[in-house]
Amino acid sequence: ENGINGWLRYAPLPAHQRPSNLRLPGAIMALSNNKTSPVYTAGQELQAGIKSILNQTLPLYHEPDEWLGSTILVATTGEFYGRQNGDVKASATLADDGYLLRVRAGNVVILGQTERGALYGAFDYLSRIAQGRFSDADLVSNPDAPIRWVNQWDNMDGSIERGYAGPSIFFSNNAIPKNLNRVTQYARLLASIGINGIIVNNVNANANLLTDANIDGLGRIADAMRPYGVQVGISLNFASPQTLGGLSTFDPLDAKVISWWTDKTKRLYKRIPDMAGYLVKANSEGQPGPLTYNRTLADGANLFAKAVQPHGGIVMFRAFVYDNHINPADLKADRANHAVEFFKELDGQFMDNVVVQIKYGPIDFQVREPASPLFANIPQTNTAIELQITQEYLGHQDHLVYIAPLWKTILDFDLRADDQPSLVRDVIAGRRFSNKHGGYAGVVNVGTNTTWLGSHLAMSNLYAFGRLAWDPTQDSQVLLEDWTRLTFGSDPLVLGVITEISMASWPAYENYTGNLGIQTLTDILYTHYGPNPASQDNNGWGQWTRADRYGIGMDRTVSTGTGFSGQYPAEVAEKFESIETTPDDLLLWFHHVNYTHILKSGKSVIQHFYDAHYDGAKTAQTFPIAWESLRKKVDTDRFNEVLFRLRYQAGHSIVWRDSICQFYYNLSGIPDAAGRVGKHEYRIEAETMTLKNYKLTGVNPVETASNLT
Ligand code: BDP
Repeated sequence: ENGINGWLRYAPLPAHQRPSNLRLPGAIMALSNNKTSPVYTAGQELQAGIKSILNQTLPLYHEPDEWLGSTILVATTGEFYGRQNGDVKASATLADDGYLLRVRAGNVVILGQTERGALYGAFDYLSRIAQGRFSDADLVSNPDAPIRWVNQWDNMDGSIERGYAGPSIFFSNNAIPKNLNRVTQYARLLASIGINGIIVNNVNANANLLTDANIDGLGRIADAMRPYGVQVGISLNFASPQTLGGLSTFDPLDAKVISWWTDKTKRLYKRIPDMAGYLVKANSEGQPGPLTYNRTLADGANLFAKAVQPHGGIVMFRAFVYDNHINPADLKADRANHAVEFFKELDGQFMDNVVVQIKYGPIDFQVREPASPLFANIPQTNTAIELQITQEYLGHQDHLVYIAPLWKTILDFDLRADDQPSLVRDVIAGRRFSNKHGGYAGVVNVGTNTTWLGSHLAMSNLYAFGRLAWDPTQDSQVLLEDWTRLTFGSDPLVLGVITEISMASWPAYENYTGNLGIQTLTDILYTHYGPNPASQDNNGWGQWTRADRYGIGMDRTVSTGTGFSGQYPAEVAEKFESIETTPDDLLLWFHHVNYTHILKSGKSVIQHFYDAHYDGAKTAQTFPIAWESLRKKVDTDRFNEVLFRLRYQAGHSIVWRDSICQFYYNLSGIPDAAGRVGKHEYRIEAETMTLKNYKLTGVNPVETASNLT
């Protein structure tokens, strides 16, 4: 059990979970002879899955007259109605990629509106069997949004930006490797949760990806993923016509530049006719973009949109555009304002096949943020939400953090545009403002590690991302339990422990890293790992806390602050404008208050800080203990690997607790009412240990050092 099959292990089902009268159909009928078709793949997946779960080998056929008995039939609606006279109707209600699943005494029908829809239905059926759910079913399942993509931040040298699971499966030594088995395995995992597209290279893109040899390599990646219905796209570097093409300019309105991109796009589509499209990070964090030539971001996006349009491609254009050189002394400066400032006035100027890809919050994947107001500010533009599965600010997979509950706070948030219900999930699905495209992009960053993400438990995040992109109304705990049963089996104790620690993990992490909306108080300049509250302020990046001797928090109000709260539609703006109506968990995001300010809970801000950090670390101590109770219930390899990480997290949460508490105690001079801060409970300091040949060294930040010196 090294994790390579993720939740698709198809472990043999224990006898007590099999109904005694279980009757399977006599054969599998997958109506496609084309080996690259997801329908064909579905047949193979069903055959292998049933063999592995139930130890029964069903013959697999592709032509109806090859078998006349009962079947598990999998097909597109087109093939099915063209060749059969079955009694299955209702397919009129199927949307693109949707499927119909009918399980009735010994006969199973799986129909997809598209080929990959049929594969999704097959995975749904297998997931039921793997979880011991054999009851009859008659359902139609449609995806909530058409764009359900993942992004990989893989570099061509094989490294991965913000990846914590080893080198890339897509690139090595500035080329695409010959062996792409892992790419196919990844496509299989992605298809099983309804993901239909992937961007394979870093948003900080390398123009060399567009050489002829690499275009062919990308073609091989697409070939490896096509049987699973996962379409491949790439990130572009805006300056490529100059840096790779040798032109004197990369001005998006220059005729030579336009024809350079048109030609490259044609070459790509010649090799990959079903290419998903492009992802573009422009004029952000040093990346080139149209602003260099005084062109708008819409000019930049439309340059690519025109190039891919004849081929049916999509351009995902990132809204992560901000000035990273703002002046920390300027109390009106606010990075959170930038996306709306750049994009609002461009609403209506983007072509139909452009989707603006918006990070869930206005800053950057923090442990808690309000929903980005941009979702409410560009009603005539397709939008997608960008979520992060790789735990950049959430403990790099060394900490267990089940993120789905965080994502739900954003997806379910009602922006009240024009005083009407305007849930973020309805905006990105295109429902709220009647947009055609839109949906979800998840930054995953799997690597060559057999666990994919570097940690077995972190895979619940990838699973939940796909399932939420399909249906965001699903409950995070229900998704977690499905994942657990598939990954670790249905033993009630195993299910109970994994559910308990995972559901407790985001609140705990928020408590010991950064609460009340102050963001993750991590090192901000480099690693984004470990406590370093001092690094947050006094730099141009703008993830500021504004902490001083007396108070803390960014004043983002319209009346006295940066004006950010005014970017929301009126009802929401009004709520965040006032301290009274801002929820405690976002207080310091929107307001600067004294440490002695009394929260709705009745505690002062500083006492809440102390208590929360102690509570969070205390919760993390329970994780390895709870996991220990599974010693005989989980295979040794995975048991040990998870235990190692949970113990590390328990220790690191104490480092977090003490560093943050000490830092704010030093700053405010206000003691902890419970008398804990400074005592370093449960810590074993280096000074009390014996070690030969060590030398003293300074530690930065000082709060993380032993005895804090
Ligand atoms: C930040 C990451 C950086 C990414 C950037 C982005 O630290 O590595 O390049 O976001 O999303 O969170 O473009």
